[in-house]
Amino acid sequence: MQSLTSNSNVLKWIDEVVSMTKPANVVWIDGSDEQLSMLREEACSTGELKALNQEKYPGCYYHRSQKDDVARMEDKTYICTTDRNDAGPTNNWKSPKEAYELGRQIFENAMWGRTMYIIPYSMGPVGSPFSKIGFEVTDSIYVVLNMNIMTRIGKKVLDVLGDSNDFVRGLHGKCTLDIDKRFIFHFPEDNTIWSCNSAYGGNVLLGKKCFALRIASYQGWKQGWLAEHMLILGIENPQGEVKYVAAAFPSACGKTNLAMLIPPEIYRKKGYRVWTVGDDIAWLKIKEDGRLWAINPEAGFFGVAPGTNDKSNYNAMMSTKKDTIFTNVAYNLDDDTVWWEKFDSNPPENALDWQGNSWNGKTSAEKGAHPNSRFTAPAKNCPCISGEWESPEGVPISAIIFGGRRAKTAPLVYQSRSWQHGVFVGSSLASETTAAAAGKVGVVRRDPMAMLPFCGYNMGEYFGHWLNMGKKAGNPPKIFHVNWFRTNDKGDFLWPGYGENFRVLEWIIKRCENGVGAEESLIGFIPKAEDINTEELDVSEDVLRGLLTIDVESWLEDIDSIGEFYNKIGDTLPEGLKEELSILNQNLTDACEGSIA
Ligand code: OXD
Ligand code: MN
Repeated sequence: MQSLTSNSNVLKWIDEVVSMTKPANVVWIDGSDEQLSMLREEACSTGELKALNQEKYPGCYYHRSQKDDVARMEDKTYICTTDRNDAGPTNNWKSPKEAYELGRQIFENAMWGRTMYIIPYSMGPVGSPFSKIGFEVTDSIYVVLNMNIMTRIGKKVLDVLGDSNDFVRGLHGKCTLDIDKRFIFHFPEDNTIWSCNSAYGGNVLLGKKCFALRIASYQGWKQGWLAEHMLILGIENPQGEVKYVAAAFPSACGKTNLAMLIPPEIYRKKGYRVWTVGDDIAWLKIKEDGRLWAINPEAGFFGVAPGTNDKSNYNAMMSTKKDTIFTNVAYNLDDDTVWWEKFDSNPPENALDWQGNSWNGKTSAEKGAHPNSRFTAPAKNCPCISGEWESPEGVPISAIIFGGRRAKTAPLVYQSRSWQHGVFVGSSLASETTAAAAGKVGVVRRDPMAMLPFCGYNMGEYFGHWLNMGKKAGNPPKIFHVNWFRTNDKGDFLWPGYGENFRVLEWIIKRCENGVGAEESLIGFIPKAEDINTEELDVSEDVLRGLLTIDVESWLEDIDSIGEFYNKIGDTLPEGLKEELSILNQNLTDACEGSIA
């Protein structure tokens, strides 16, 4: 097929990939509706996709992946830099030479008899000064159709690229889906990604975690900006002013729910609104005004289906009602619709589970949907999508919020004392997995800035880069930490979460506007209980005070675990963070000895 560009850098690279993988056909994805419709038809004819009930789910399709290919595989994910130290102690590393050699063996003739699709895509609005261009070469129609939802694809991207050599070269091949030969190699020095033997979204939609986080974080380090695992949302007050926040949470902390939160009724009546800009990734740059401005580089949501319902996330549910691809959920044979755990209280009786086995949701002990089953939905479907979500200029960020799942340690919310202290808070971010036995405190996994699996370079350098960004920006956002998951001794959650989290966002925005005081505590600024609005909320003042207390014992334990993590980072750990750890240690020890009230 005729190539869609005369860019010699692109053509040379495509030639190399074609002669290595030897596809039967090569198709350039122009992004037109005609071409995409033909691909959907073809995928349905081969069984790769199944069309859902087009009255109930117009434009929606169903897909199932291989049983052992249902999640991102961190142990198969490598950062391939010439110097091992550039990948750092928290990433798997291979030398570029070794990874390319191994990759070449796997990719040699891997597309024999298959069609190769070349997808030009833009991360970020096409032509925005924030945006970056990539190509994904793949032998999967599923990938093409998902990339069409998650990114902006086609001819318009090539027009912006022109003759430039500034693009990310992504190669994906299903190969034989052999788990032992499954690799996701990132070559940040060459702007290159190779992913083989998987067909699961997180490993193969190369624009998302691979480019927009791993490669982009490396680019941001070299070029002076940040690529972060953060949602972006706007909070509109009754006067119509909107303030934006960016927030990072490790998985299973309700990030998509927070991004699409519906404020409690008392706030809605007064005219407060929340607008979603993005639910997973933010690219942040310093502008002339000294502030950090952010875009969401994606165009869709690749959300976890189980647990999503009209109550937990009405806006996400609405986003999936058209033009969506569902992967590894249950299939209702009665009306060709989808179902997953907690979708509603009426599971289908005549269904197929995520592996295609006949499944009765009323009687089966097995799950219908895989716990990591997904919807790929266009962001523009979201009822609360921000009017600014595609603004080429981005949105100004007033606050950065870090959050984790902590049963005891972190209070409901606190504010860092300074940018440096905020970077410390982000660097020591952690979340607890739920322990098998009820009531037991979970296992703590340190997940700095929620970037542990996504930082494309040395974590110590990454912390240093964060510190520098604060110094360079004259007016950086204020940094906060939240914890919606504090429990009492019986293990019950103390805070209702979901839409009620808006009350905490309100305090955060007021702090950014110097509109409310706070108490300086051992760990940072804590709200006075009376400053968290509990109007029409079933949380007593005692419980609220409890949510804001600092449990010195568990903080001291946390200090040890932060220390261990910092030791693992080694020489590249910035002095500023060592200093913050020792201030915290001192504050807590003094408190223990009774010298601080
Ligand atoms: C995701 C993740 O899929 O963080 O967004 O794993
Ligand atoms: Mn994510």
